[in-house]
Amino acid sequence: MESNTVVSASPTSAAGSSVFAHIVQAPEDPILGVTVAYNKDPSPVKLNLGVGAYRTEEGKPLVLNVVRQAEQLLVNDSSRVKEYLPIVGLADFNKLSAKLILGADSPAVQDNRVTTVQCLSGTGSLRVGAEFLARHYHERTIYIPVPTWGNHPKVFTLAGLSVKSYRYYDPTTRGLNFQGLLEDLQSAPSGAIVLLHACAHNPTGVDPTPQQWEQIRQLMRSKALLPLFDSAYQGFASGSLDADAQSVRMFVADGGECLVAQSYAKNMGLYGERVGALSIVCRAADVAGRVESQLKLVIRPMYSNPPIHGASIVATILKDRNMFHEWTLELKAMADRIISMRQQLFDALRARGTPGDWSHIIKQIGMFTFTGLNSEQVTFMRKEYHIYMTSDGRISMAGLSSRTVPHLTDAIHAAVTKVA
Ligand code: PLA
Repeated sequence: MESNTVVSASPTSAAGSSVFAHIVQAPEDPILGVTVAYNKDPSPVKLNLGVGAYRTEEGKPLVLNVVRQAEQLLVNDSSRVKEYLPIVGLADFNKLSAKLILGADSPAVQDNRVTTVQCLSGTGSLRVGAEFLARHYHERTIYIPVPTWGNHPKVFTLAGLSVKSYRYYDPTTRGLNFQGLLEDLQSAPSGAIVLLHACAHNPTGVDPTPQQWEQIRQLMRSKALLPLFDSAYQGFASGSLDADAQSVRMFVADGGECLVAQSYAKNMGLYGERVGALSIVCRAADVAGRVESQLKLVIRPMYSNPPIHGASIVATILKDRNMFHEWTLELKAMADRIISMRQQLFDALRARGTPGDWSHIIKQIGMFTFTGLNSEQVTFMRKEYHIYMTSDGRISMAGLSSRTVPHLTDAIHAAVTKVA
């Protein structure tokens, strides 16, 4: 090229207009965007009941004592280095995570029929599991409950699965639409994947009873439907790690196969550390070994290998008897505080004479109350009372305290009496 050639401004040079000029502004996330709006509000009485993040009675985020202890041990151990973990993550963490959800004496674990890979919290575990299924499983349709956590359909669609739904919640009874659920699973194609919330269904707080779980299990096994459990709240629903794992263990006890995505965000308060695990329970050890080899091919080009710190905290706690015990106590205290918030809010609405039957507040389970408030009422409460929640009327009970119950009660009372 001659030196005096005139070069016209190319689109990526400083002179051209942006190659991204056509990009439109995307909406905020329906859940995490609530926090963005809350942060912008200067009101001193503002209250964030959007994202499911535990707060103390003082309204502060909580780092568990046992987590601080574990971190101290890790920091003081000068033999620890920052090398890459293997693609599948920390071996101890994986083994202990499988035992935590499946039970210490689980035959599936003892027979080495379970492959567990450390992933980026619950979301990452779901994504890796879904990508694996899209590549290697014969039926690419996944059935998800209506409603469900808003990120589920996006995670599964982007992983390459085709998303269909099954009936779950009945707004008229504010309970489970068990008949609808059974009918929809009955008419699903044989082999389809079914997403099940292991406990504390988000956003409804409505779980099947053990008898209903058993019927779901029988139906799913008879139709060869493949269970994918999302376990984001083990120990948070009832305060007991074992009770909250019953649904999963029921499906593993029959010898059949399933997938489980675990998160330590809520039950160990490790939100931002992004610690979770995907377990695939297989029929036989040799199958599990081959499945694991393929999971590595899913993970390596996605993020190569997972971070070391959070998984080391979890492994330290799970393998030490005393620390494990202390964790169960702290976990129970969090679950109990949430349960007591349910009672306090219910009592306050009753005392206030707020129209409506609010008994669902104390019947629902887990972090959230699905209030039944509509999106206009939610908008009203945000504008007039600076109370932030998702537009479907879900409130995070963990964000509430004895101090803020009266303010929320006033807001709900005004919303149901003034906004149709
Ligand atoms: N599955 C369910 C059912 C969840 O509710 C959440 C988190 C996750 C998975 C993912 O959590 P993790 O990746 O952090 O482990 N749901 C929250 C937060 C608490 C969120 O939306 O990201 C919620 O407010 O619904």
